[in-house]
Amino acid sequence: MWLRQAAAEARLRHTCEQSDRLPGYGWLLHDGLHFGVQEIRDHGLTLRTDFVKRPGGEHGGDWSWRVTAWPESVGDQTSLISLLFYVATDGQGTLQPHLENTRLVSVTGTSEELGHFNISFHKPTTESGEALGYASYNHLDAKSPGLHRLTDVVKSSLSNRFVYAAPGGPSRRYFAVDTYRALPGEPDQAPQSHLLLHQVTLALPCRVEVTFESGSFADRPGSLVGAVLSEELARHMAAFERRFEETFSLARKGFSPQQQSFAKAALSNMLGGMGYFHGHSIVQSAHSQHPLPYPEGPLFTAVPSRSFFPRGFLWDEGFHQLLLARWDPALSREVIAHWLDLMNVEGWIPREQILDDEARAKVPPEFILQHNEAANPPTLFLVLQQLLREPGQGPTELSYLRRLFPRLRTWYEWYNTTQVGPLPYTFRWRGRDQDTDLFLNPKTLTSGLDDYPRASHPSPAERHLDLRCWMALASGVMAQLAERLGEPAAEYRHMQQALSDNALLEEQHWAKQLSMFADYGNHSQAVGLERQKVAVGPGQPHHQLPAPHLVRVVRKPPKLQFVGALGYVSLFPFLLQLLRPDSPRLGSILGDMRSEEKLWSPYGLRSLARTSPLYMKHNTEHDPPYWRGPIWINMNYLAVRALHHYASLEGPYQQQTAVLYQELRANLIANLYRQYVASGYLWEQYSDTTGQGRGCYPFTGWSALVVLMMAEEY
Ligand code: 6A9
Repeated sequence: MWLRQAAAEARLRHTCEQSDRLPGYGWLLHDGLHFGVQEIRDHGLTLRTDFVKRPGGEHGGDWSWRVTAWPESVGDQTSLISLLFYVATDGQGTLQPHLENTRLVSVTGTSEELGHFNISFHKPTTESGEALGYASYNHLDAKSPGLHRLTDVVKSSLSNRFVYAAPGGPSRRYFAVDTYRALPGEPDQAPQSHLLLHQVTLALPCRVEVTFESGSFADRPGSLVGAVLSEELARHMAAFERRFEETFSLARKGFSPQQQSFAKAALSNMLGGMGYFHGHSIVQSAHSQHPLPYPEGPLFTAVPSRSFFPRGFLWDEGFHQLLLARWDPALSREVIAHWLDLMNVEGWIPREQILDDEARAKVPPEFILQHNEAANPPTLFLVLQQLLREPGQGPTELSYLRRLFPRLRTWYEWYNTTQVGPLPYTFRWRGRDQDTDLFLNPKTLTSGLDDYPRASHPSPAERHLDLRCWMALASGVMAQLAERLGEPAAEYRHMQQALSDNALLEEQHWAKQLSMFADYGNHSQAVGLERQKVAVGPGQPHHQLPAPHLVRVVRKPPKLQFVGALGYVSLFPFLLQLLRPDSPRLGSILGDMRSEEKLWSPYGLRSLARTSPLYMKHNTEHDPPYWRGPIWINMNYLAVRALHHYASLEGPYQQQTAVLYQELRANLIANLYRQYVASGYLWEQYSDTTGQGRGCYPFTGWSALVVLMMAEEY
């Protein structure tokens, strides 16, 4: 945590919060294993945090952190900052503080995972490592109901009765941790966490180092501090630079050093945002009346956004691993295995993983329940497809796939039974919103495309094009895997062939009138939101009436038909490369993509065509458009990848796809880079009219796929 000692009130910074409105923060370099370099630009100062890990002993070895802080303007001698370093237990383990006067010098302790350890808070220095003249020290020894309340515990024990008096300088009051007061409101909850906190208050610029030394690390060559730490860090940074260029070739492709740094930051943020979570989801099953806790378990996963969605999401993860598997295939294999281990006996994996109190603290209550009929696109098959393509598949990879196979079979079966459509070889997302009066178009959260327009009246007659295409992909990968492992493959092969049969695909999903691939269902185009008129009863005072709200009106009754909503869903047979290269449908898709009235923007492909009736329409008064126009990078990555694929195949559209490939790729890279420079962040989506970042930030989940576009890795 840190605290600028400037304002009359204490503004404590701790976890990533969008509401802090920092000008920029994120990992500039991070290799996922040994080291990381992070820059945090706050108002008035910049912090750089470096860490290095050193393996050794039985418990993962040592690590050191270094925090360097500078004032925003050079020569600002008056800036005071507090850095607060803490150690906290999480349900088990013990901690002992070691004090020198008011200074917490070190903490020794033990926990199940870490064994014995020693954490030292070293004396602050200047940026270049020379001893610093003056600093003030405070410490806190406290209890917390759990890790999710640590910020509150610290905030509630701050007081500004302390005085900072550097020799020769003015005396100044400052905020520091004082006496611990138990948090109000949770009296009967036994504290889960013992918290020890070291606060150092000092003038900028400055540097502080912290070392963690593992008790079972016997033959450590010397502590990882000062010059030794600098040297190790430099060594890891050089190795990162080499490996990055070997993997992505961005210098060779002519990207500027600034563009390369942008790509390194994108990859590093995905790696640095990875988390190890442990706990249970809360699940509503169709077979029980009440929500039930899901079995407890771990999840090692990348997250879409550290500030806003710091937890695992099933279909996001497939996209994350497309990037990470290029950097470190072993890491990806571990992540995929964790996800598949979250499967229940039915073969279902919860879509959003909210595993413990810390995760739950970030989620509004209505989103916490997971429903066991809810699917999410099986994008892990995209990664498996890629891992299978990697050269050098040795015995380790094979035995891994062998262990994975039974789970994959069960997972596949779950989709292939619970999400089937009304006709053979069609599919339907279950769990759409049911209330047809409330929403302009009932959402389909399970598809991942949330408010993308579907049939206006959800019904069992629906067939969803995107899910069908995902199943074609899954069937193909299952067939390939089964063949590789000598398992029965015929059924998967058969499914793959049926689902990628272009004639059958057209029969079930080509909307002749609309000239596009589409969903089919009970649908009316003539819907709108209108303000409901409130009848005033006799004697009823006006101010007691409920505010009039928007309801849906259906001006023409729905009927079974194709759904006119040109956008990402219509592109799926192309995105997942099911179309034959000589299919005339490929020609119309390319035309729709390149049309500026429809999907093309200078910043990437918009999610819904400008000509589509629900383009940029609110779903309710308070629910703005999400997948109804803005540009999303995961889908654009699939589009660039598909263009690259078709450009490599002989056929009537080879030339056209090659040109589009260059244009779309260039547009996306240019805009993401421009927005990063302008705003300091990667974003959840991008505006199709200005290119500006939209939604939450930093979002270094699938938006980081820009690295693969730069590298032309598909
Ligand atoms: C809301 C609000 C602090 C929505 O990236 C994760 C998912 C995607 O899988 C999905 O395709 N996002 C996309 O349409 C974010 C979903 C967040 C839901 C929870 C809680 C938190 O406020």
